[in-house]
Order: sequence, then structure tokens, then C-alpha cells
Amino acid sequence: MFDSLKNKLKKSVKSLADKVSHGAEERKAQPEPAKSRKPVLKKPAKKPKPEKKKAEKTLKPQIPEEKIPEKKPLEKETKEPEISGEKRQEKEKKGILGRIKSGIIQRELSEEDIDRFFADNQTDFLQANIALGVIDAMKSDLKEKLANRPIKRTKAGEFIAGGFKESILSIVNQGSIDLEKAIKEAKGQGHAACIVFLGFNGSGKTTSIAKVARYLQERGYRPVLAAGDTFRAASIEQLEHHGEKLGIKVIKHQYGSDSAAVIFDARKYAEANNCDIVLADTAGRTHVDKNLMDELEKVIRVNRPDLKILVIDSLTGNDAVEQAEKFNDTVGVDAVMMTKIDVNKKGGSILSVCHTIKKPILFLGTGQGYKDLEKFMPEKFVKEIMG
Ligand SMILES: Nc1nc2c(ncn2[C@@H]2O[C@H](COP(=O)(O)OP(=O)(O)OP(=O)(O)O)[C@@H](O)[C@H]2O)c(=O)[nH]1
Ligand SMILES: [Mg+2]
Repeated sequence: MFDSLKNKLKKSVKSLADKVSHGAEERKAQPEPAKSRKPVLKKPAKKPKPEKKKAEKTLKPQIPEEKIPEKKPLEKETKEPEISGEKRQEKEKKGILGRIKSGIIQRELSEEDIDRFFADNQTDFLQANIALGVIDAMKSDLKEKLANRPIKRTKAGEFIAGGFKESILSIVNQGSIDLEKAIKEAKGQGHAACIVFLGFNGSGKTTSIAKVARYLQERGYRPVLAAGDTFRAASIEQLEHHGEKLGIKVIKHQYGSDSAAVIFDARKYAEANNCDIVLADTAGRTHVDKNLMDELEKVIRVNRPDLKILVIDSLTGNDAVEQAEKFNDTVGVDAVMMTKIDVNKKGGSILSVCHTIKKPILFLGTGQGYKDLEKFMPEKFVKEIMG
């Protein structure tokens, strides 16, 4: 999974790490100019030794006695002359050698290095479905984490990868949603929980409902399905087919009927039959279709679901950001489900959606079967793409 994103990030880390190593190579070449500085080092070291001692001897008798105690508290001043010229020369040599050595061992990346890196790699990131907003956020985050800090040449890759990992984790870690907790809370309030699945045409809503229903069944809960897509031909039969296979009740009305009413009836059925949760399907819609977006608003207003899950096809590319934004603005999304991860090598849309609406990803759809559902774990995701 996410091979394309993985490769792009690997390439990014290498490119910045090379910058560090390259800088170090430049500094390695510095011993030459350092040699030319030697005479400058020797001069002050040789001269002061005899001159200062002579000067002290000749001056001593001329200094008035009251002035001598004034100099005593300045310990440093009185101690310094005790260092012999040779020792001082040695000390200065070591200091300069140390600086040259540390230049060889470590180097800093400047903010300009990071700016240039993102400018050079922007197209690559966009191709991996990482939206511009995310690229900018990562850039300023990495400047804070990596710029103007000494980076050990031998550890440059590790250090830079660490920066990327932290940055990506902060983007995809948008808290979590506990489905079982939501069911228990609703039960505590005397009703069955209700989740409405919404999203673009063909994003995978109906398939995801069947997967989540099975997931909950396996954990001992009793779901009911609501055929809230009364719009698309064969949508009701599609949900009924899943219901039959899984042994779950499906509440349906006729095509063209009010979606909000179907979901309302499913809730009543769940409460009357001691079911735990209603999983409600809705028609696929584009965020620019005003009538269908108004209908979705009504579904939410009438049913006040416990959770609104936006289902996004991860193959959608950079349009996923606009979808997420518009659905979130219209009805307020609680969590996201990204589908078709099994056929998506890019993976950047996960970062883009999380960054745009700041909502958690609940599940990943990883295939067409009922079992192809994975709980989204931010740390696991970062490990997967960054190693
Ligand atoms: N490979 C793969 N295919 C998926 C996944 N989820 C859904 N699909 C397929 O995507 C197609 C559309 O899925 P649906 O569940 O019908 O999508 P929908 O959002 O309900 O579609 P509309 O009701 O028309 O808006 C089907 O062929 C599914 O099998 C997934 O995680 N991986
Ligand atoms: Mg559907």
C-alpha cells in the first residue's frame, strides 16, 4: 500500500540528508585554508610570553601600593597570565580544530535549504495527492523541526526522517472515534445509535455500511440497515443483498420517497426490536448539487445522528479536499472513511483530508469483501509510509 507516497518520502529524506552530507564534504576541504591561518595562531602565542613577564617585572615598583588590592578580586585576570604561551597556543589550536572537526561531523540545514527543497519537490508531492495546504504546513513544520540545528552527518537520514514522521503524524492524528462507546452512550440515553454514511457518487458508502455492519456483528452488536438512498436505481436492492448475506434487517421505502423518513423508520424499528445501531445509507451526491445537498441537510436535521461519516474514494485525488470541505461545511462531518486503499498507491489524500477538515479517519476500505476493513491507526500509517 501507498508505494508511490512511500517512495516520494524516501526520496525526500535522502535528498535533504544529501544536503547535509554535501555540506560536510565542502567543509572537509577546509583544512587547507586552516593551514594558512597557522602564522596568525603562532604570533600571539609566542610574543606575549616573554613580553608580559618583562612588563610585569618592570612595572611592579612603579604601581602605587593602594591600587594593588583593586586588582585582586578579578580572579580570571590574575589567573590568566599563569597559562603559559605554549598552553594557550595548544588551547586555541584545539578550539579551532574542534570547530573544523564539528564542521566535518555535523552541519545545519537553513530555512532556505528547506524552502528550496519544497519548491523542487512540489510537483512530486502534488502527484502523490498531497494538497498544497498540506505541503505548506509540512514546510513550516519542518523548518521548525530541522532548520538551524546541528545535524550529525552520519545520522542525517534518521534525523530528517524523524522530522517528517512527526510532521505527518501531527497531520493524520486528529483524535479517534470509538464506535462501541457511541453505541453504549446512545443506549444510556435510551435510543439506538445512528450513523449516517454520506459522500460522493460511487465512493463506497453502501459497501462500507455492509463492512461496518459485519464488524459490529462480530463484536456482538445488532445493527439495522436503512435504505436511505431512494434516488439511484438498484440502490435499495444492493443494500438488501448485503442485508440478506449478513442476516441483517433492512428498512426500505419506495424509490423517490423521503430519505429522512426511511432513516427515521429504521430508528423506530431498532428501538422496538432491541437493536443497537442504525447504519443509514444515503444517495451519492456531488457537493455542487444544491438540491441533493439540501436533502442531506434535511436527513441530518430530522434524524440528528450520533455520527456522520464521510466516505471518500482515496482514488479521487486532489478533489478529495474540496469534497471534504463542502460536506463538512454543509452538515458537519464527524469522521472519515477512506476507501479503495487496496488499489491506491498514492495515499496523500489521507493527509490532505485530515489536514483540511481536522477530523479523524475511522476506517480504511481495503477491498470489496466484507472483511476488507481496517481501523485507521495514525502511528501505524506513519510507520507504513516512513518505515
Ligand atoms: N477495491 C475496492 N473497491 C471498493 C471498496 N469499497 C467499495 N468498492 C467498490 O466501489 C464500487 C462502488 O461502491 P458502492 O458501495 O456502491 O459505492 P456508493 O458510494 O454506495 O455508490 P453510490 O450509491 O452510487 O453513490 C463497488 O464496485 C464496490 O465494490 C474498497 O475499499 N476497495
Ligand atoms: Mg450506494
